[in-house]
Amino acid sequence: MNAGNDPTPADELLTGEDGSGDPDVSTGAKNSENRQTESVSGVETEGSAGASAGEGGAADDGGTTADAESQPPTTADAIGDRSPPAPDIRNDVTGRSTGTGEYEEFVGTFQDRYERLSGLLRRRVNHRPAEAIQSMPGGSEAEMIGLVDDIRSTASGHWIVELEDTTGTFPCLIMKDRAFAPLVDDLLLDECLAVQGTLADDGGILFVDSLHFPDVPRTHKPNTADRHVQAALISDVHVGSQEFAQEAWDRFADWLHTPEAEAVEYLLIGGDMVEGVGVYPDQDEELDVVDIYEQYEAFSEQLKKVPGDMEIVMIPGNHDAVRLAEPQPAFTEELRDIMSAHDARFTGNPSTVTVEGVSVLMYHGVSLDEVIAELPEEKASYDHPHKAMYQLLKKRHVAPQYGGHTRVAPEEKDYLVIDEVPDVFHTGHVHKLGWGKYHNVLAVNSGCWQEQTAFQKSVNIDPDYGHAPILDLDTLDMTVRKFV
Ligand code: D5M
Ligand code: FE
Ligand code: ZN
Repeated sequence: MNAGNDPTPADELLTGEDGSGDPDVSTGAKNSENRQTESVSGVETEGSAGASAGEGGAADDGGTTADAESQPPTTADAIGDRSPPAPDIRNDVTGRSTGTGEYEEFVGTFQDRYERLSGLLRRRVNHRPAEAIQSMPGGSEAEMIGLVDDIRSTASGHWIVELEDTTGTFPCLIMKDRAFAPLVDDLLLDECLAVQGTLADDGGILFVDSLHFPDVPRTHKPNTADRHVQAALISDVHVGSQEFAQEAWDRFADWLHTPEAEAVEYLLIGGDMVEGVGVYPDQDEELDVVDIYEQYEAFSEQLKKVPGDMEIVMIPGNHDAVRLAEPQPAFTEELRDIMSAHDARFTGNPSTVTVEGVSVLMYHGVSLDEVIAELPEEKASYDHPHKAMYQLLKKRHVAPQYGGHTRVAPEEKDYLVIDEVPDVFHTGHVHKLGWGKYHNVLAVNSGCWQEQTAFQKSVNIDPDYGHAPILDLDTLDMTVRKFV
């Protein structure tokens, strides 16, 4: 686990009332020879490896045409001459990091988070600042938008959710018998919410009548490519680990050279290219390659097995040799040089990458551990990692909770806010395969290329390794190929 502690109280972050916080990033409180095509269900169903597909996702429509950002298709019939158009990249912190780790900067990050997430809620409620609500007479109707600052239960089992905006905080009471009361279980500290309700007679608390999340509109119409073209969505290669699944990787790379994989023009890699060093205690006992640069060289050798004309996009993960705190900038020049084989594109974690008109939000996924730990099993679990992703989409933030396991760096802009609704949300990190649709957004957690480690064995994590989710960019249908 991560060492160190800093739960700088988020309650002071937004208003910047107290400079006593820790001036740094937040840290942890914290088989066969044959390939098979796994069940693949179109996007209407959800799936996870080992589990039956089809829990009835929320999908309803097909796509619309590719948007204006899509570039003209290239003719790429012959294998070995795919030359797809270069992806467009947005919301990348690389080269734009303003953070020096000062406490005041966290205030800026939170203010930016509040500004942008409250912007998504402003059309739904006619909110008043906390300061104004504090002086409203008892019995008034009031609406507020704030970041969740505290969640506590009362002696009689009701909930008090303290919301904070840039002017102050205000307590909101959610009665346990309200239909929306179970939503309290889904709340994470520091996420943005809107409430509507009535002030108590003494004006000191707001009795909540409705609760709103920034969320993804149900009307979201995903973009699709205007030709038949596919992308392989993978992550967590972990080269350098003794458990790196070499045979599965080789089968995957070989398959990419076959006519069957002809349309797979893109390879999106969601972080953890290498096993890294010193990421977890006792990790060195399971290293195959101990030098971090040699690990990237070994990774580069693996990447060279992939057809040279594929367009590759990579973001870093928590095992990679870049700043651990999110948003993580892309790989440094030195590492890019080592991984230069395919003229890959390197971008930060998170980033939005548009391929053939389809926007893909790529995020490594460290916050998923936290979402899974905090939320009820049916809302988020290792066996259904895509459901944890739904929660992030609903909260419109890839790592809502500050001061926990996920390290966050202060930046003037909160790059972790999900500003634009993506067509596809791609994460990794938890080493479990799962996919499904949330309000028409395809969420894919892509498994890994590392067999079970000693740690994973000790905590009963059974990784889904050697699977490659293949996404049809023209239909957003998914096929999972197994190489184990
Ligand atoms: O982590 C892969 C998954 O396993 C992710 O859910 C975290 C968890 N994991 C792996 N090793 C550890 C240790 N040593 N402590 C806590 N959690 C762990 P990844 O970081 O992508 O390899
Ligand atoms: Fe990983
Ligand atoms: Zn990871």
